[in-house]
Amino acid sequence: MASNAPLARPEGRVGSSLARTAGLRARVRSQLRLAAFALRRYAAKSDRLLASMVGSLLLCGSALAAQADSVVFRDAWFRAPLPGASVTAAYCDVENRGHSAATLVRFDASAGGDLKVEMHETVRSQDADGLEMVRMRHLQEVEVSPGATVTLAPGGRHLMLFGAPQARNLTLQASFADGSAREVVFERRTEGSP
Ligand SMILES: [Cu+2]
Repeated sequence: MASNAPLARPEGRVGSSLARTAGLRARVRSQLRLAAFALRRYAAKSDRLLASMVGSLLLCGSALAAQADSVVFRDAWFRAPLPGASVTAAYCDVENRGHSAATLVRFDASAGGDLKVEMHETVRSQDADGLEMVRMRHLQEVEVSPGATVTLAPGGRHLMLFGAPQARNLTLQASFADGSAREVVFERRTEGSP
């Protein structure tokens, strides 16, 4: 623009016009830089906003896919307590149809009462004299991998029932590591050995 200034214009005025133009350009440049900076900051913020929105959606997603909802309990039964016994055991298959691990952390009797439930594992070993020893280990949790089925069965992992349920069916609440829970109905049977 300055180079197109009329030649007739006195030097001084052309000079000051050039100076004004240069000053204007500098101001425009610095304002553009500010605008670009602001845009970059906005983009960074909106990235963070987007990331937090995606995060919330993922949280919602995992909340929808609660561990209790991805698990199927099958063949749930408990051994009818022997006369006078105050302890018996319950068994079932636990299939995880979800895409992440489901971890059982406890079972509780839903109907209240004084029945106490522990997750146990029967462990067989030999003592120094070669005699077989059978003991039970208290399990804090039972993890079921995605796509896997864990079998709670006589001689292995089981639910130890401290109490002698007499009803035809026993309802226990199974609780998972993510805080989700569901009820499982165990059917009374008289079969098998402990
Ligand atoms: Cu036991």
